[in-house]
Amino acid sequence: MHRMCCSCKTICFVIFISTKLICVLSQEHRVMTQSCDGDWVRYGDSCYRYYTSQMRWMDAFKTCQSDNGFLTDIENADEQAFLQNLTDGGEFWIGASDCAGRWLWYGSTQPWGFTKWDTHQPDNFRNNEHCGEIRPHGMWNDFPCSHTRPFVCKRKGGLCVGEPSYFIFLRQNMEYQRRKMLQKISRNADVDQRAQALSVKLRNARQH
Ligand SMILES: [Ca+2]
Repeated sequence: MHRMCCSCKTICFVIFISTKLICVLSQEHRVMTQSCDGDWVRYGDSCYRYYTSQMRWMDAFKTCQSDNGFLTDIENADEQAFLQNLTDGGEFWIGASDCAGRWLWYGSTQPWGFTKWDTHQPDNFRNNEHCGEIRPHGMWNDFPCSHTRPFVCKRKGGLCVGEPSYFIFLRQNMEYQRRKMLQKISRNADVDQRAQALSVKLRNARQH
């Protein structure tokens, strides 16, 4: 697969490695989100930090993690409007990425739901667009992960990457992988059956 999706394992590995650290910090994290001090801005029960420095998607992802947050998800149109205001209508990375065409919020417990894809997006142009960005006019686009963009990190009050909803996400992901594997096995079994049937026909043909 493309470079980003090959990086899916890397992303999952990074998420797993950081899970314990984030959970350990979660209690402090919750206290911090109550005030959203420093460069963080409150919206609802979450805090957001807009990084104007341009980074590749994965570097932005890691930067948010090192700041006890995650590359922002977007739960609804109101949050999207808040983020567009926070970024002055500019373009920026969000925490959306896909693996084999399945879009997820990486590093977040938020289920994939609200979307605002631009017309004809995501198009996976040249099979190399697997990271989500917000375009200047506020619509979503899949874009090469190796490009650089500003980005927004989010700290979600009262949630932690190690909490039950996170494991629901992991279980769903494992179930998706299991189904794919079963489909592959089923396809291989079908090929084997057809090969055996062909062998029988050939054998019978030779005998006649
Ligand atoms: Ca695109």
